Amino acid sequence: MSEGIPAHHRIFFLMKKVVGFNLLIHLVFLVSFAEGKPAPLTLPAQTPLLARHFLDLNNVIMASLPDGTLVYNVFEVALQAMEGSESAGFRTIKREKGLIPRIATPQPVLDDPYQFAAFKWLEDKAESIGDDGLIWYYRFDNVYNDILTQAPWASAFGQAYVVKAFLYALLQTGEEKYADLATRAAVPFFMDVEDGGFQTKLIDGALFFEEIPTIPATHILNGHMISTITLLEAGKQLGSTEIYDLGKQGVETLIHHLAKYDLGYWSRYDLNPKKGELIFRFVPDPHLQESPVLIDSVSLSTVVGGKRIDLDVGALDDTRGAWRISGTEWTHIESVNKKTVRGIQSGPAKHCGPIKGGSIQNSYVIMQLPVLEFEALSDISDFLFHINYFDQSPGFLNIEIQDVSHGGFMGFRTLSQGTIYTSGSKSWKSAYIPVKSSDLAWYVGSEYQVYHIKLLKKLYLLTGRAVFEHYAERWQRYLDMHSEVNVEDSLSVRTDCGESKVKKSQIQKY
Ligand SMILES: [Ca+2]
Repeated sequence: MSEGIPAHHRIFFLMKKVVGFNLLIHLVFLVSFAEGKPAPLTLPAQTPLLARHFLDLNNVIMASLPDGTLVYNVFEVALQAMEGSESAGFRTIKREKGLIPRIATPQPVLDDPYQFAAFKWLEDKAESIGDDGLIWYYRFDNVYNDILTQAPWASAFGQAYVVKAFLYALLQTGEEKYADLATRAAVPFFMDVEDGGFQTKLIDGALFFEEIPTIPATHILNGHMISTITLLEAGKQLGSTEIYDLGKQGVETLIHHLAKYDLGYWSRYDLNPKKGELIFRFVPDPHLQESPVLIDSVSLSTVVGGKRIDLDVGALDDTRGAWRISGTEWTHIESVNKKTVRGIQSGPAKHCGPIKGGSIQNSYVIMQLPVLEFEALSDISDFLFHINYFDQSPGFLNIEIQDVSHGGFMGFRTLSQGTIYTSGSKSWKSAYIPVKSSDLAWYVGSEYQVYHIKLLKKLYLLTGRAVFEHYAERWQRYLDMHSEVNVEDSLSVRTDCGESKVKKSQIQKY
């Protein structure tokens, strides 16, 4: 059951702050305006994947936080309920002397006493919600990307596995009690996030099940898919048209919105955009002897509303602050027509492969969004990247952005409409390049690409809808084409660089 589920779910995935019944999303940026430009946005420490597990005195699995605190992960307890001592987290438990408590289980309803212990925990820890509903809370703070959730919080993802556990127990024992528990555990899927449940609406009113029930919701794809699958299965097994129909609504949402999660080379995790430390890269035609352009300034602006971030290239502070240039291929500051400018050298002409801590072409522009908060994440307008430059010699310049499928400097993608052709007219020009919200997606590891495909295949089996098979095949192709090797190697155009000279892993995490 746990096979194929990305490891990060073992410990975190949902952020929600409960203040009375108000939910608050927290963007935990540390912004300082001390020196004109603010300091770069910094992310809070992420709640890490924790490999160490322990058993409590009742034989229920616990995970260790970085400070050593032991916590329950609802998802992992549900896995234990279904798989007993065979569950993945369980196998990592260090079976030191004294750590394994006495097993004293009164008449287990399921064969494995570890399963019984997990079911008992699920029954004991269930809390009431809504009309006869039940919900399971995570009781530790969690950070994921730029969002902090304070305990207690609950998750459509974790709770889907609780429903699955009760369906499993019903199948094994035939006890009516488990049908009742599964039905009640499905209740929060009918409730809005505002009311403590899991539902939000996309811009067209489509219903979404939130792994992270924040406002604005982040719309995590895998959480919605596993919820949809579980509701379809529960509806069938429990004979509940109501629950099955809710699953069908989840299916319709996917059919209409899966395209939002397709980046053309990888899938997207959620709809929350990266807001700061956006790494663009300016890549000149590698065959040119001199820079085709001299850059005076760049800016990132909203299409409407007139909000913008301006970076004066050639200013004395152009390498510092939240928006800045970086990298060894920028030339020194020059003055042209009283404007301060810098050119860009070709990296492949200088290096045979990626330089340590960078790539083969190190001419980066690091920017921040001109707005940091959004009312709805499912409908973020494009931004415009505006480049003022002196057209120095004929050629081209590609404007790239860091991709989401590689860490660090390992991969960049040219922005749509991101090529500037130069003629050598020796005149000042401007280029406007759209930056879409999909360009701003966060890093997604291949384990999630694999998990997305697995869930799509399951949805195809359950519904027979061809769109799921189509996306499963498409995303499998992305996975097949993906390489963990630095995708920059192919940029080298030097014939004197033998293949063996290209070092493939001189990469550090940015
Ligand atoms: Ca300038």
